[in-house]
Amino acid sequence: MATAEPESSPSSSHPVEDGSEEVGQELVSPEAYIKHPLQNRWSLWFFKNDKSKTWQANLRLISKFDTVEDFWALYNHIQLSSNLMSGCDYSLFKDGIEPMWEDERNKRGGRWLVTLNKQQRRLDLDRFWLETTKLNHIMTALLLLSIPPQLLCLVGEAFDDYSDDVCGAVVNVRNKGDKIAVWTANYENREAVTHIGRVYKERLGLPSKMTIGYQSHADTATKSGSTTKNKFVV
Ligand code: MGP
Repeated sequence: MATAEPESSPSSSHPVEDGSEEVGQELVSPEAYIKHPLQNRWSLWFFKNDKSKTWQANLRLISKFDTVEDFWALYNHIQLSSNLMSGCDYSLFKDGIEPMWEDERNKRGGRWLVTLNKQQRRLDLDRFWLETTKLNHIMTALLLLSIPPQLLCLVGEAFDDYSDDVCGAVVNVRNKGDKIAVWTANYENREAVTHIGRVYKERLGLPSKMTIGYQSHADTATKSGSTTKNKFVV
């Protein structure tokens, strides 16, 4: 597990029975310096549209993290989506899954797609993207902070038993309208897909009369027109 340096040097502190460190008269709980682990390691990717290169060559890995603290450090270091040039993407995927249809863990899957209108870049884009990325891991980790350590492993990620089906999330910054999507592993896992869709829609605070659709990557990759048919809608 990654740790940050405790504030005092080891020579001036002595472990006490409950795992705290005694510093002079003060007790420093491990909570003060141990970073809060996530259930998965995540990779953040950036896509910049350079037409002289292939789609895959335009994709760059920025960084990986597996603690709440490192997520925020990275989040605070990078540009907000709304400041990116049109044609750029961020993708946040579980470590080991490349953010493309071809990856073994994506190829039978699909995405819950939220399409935004032009005004929503100013109003909603950054908030929705933060909410989307937090959903996968951070939200629960933050909740965990107020829960006694012995209960930590009982609490799942935001999508409960279906978190394993989540592969990652993508934001596409486009002049025609930005898009945010959560990618899942298998469009045939109806229960997982619909559960994730319902939780996602609720977390974004979308009105119930507004629907979002789920499309398989196979359909998206072979579409001929501008839209892909929905396999599910919530
Ligand atoms: P896009 O970037 O997902 O959406 O796909 P955009 O730019 O809004 O375009 P639209 O077609 O949805 O209106 C743009 C193009 O990038 C696709 O047509 C593919 O050529 C390529 N592309 C996108 N993705 C996600 C992949 C992928 O996973 N693998 C490969 N090989 N190409 C992809």
